Amino acid sequence: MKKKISIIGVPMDLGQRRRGVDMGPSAMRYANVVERLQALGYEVHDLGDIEIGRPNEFDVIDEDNLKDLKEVVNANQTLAEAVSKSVVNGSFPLVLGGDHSIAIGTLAGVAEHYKNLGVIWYDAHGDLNTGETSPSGNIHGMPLAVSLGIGHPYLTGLGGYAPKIRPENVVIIGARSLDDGEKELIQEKGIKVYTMHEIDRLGMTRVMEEAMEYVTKDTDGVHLSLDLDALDPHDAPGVGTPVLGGTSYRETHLAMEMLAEADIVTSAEFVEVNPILDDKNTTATVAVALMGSLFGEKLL
Ligand code: Z70
Ligand code: MN
Ligand code: MN
Ligand code: MN
Repeated sequence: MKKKISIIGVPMDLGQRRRGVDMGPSAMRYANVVERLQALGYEVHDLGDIEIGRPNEFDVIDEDNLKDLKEVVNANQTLAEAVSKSVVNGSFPLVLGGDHSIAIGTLAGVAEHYKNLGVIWYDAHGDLNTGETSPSGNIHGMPLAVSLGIGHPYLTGLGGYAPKIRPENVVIIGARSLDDGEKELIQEKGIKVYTMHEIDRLGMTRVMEEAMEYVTKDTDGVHLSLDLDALDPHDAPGVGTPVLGGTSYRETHLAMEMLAEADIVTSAEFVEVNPILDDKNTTATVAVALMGSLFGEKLL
């Protein structure tokens, strides 16, 4: 039987303040994500986009320093159900964002089916804030904390269970912009982090070898959450929070190729593609090329 992939678009832009990231799924479809994966022999089902409610003027917007909490929770609930259904159907869930707040729903839908899910968080940021520690109130800076069961109960309780994942099964790769509260949480929970310092020192090959061994130890699946801002802004300019000194296009391809070779990833999401801030759809094109490598495209 051919392997199945379910593509789920999430035009979410309420987890941060820069409009345009809601067009990420369209931009990646325009960059031929469906065709690219079909060419690799997969049966690809594009399930369309999750509906995102719009906040109205009567909403209390800054409740507990969680901007647009209600709409983010509702959309993530819908997303979790769609993702869970695709796992049940034997399909690989491939979620296209949208800002990174959607990882809350993706993980709620995936982790239901795994006792011990490993997570690779490929990001310039830790996304380990809570309403208490966040400098911005933007929920896209919180999804990893939420999935660990730390944060507002509307977020952590999504899907009716918490936590979704355990700190010892998580590895962050590419970090170079961490807030004080996030650093404290990393220390407190002993979360494994490969910052840009380790990537430069060890090289991406060794980082990925170690990271893959780490997230497969005692786990029964691995989720890849790839924020395009992990890449250097020269290679992926169309993101809301560009941070200099990121991983290159080449290093990131290598990481995807190593994941494909090890055949360990069971679900994935590609987030924070903002075509409004981009240079001729470069970032969506990069994202789709990375998906090609993740799903087994070879150079020769
Ligand atoms: C900052 C915050 C963030 C992504 C920026 C930034 C978080 N730590 N996440 N871009 N994807 O506001 O919490
Ligand atoms: Mn992120
Ligand atoms: Mn980020
Ligand atoms: Mn483990």
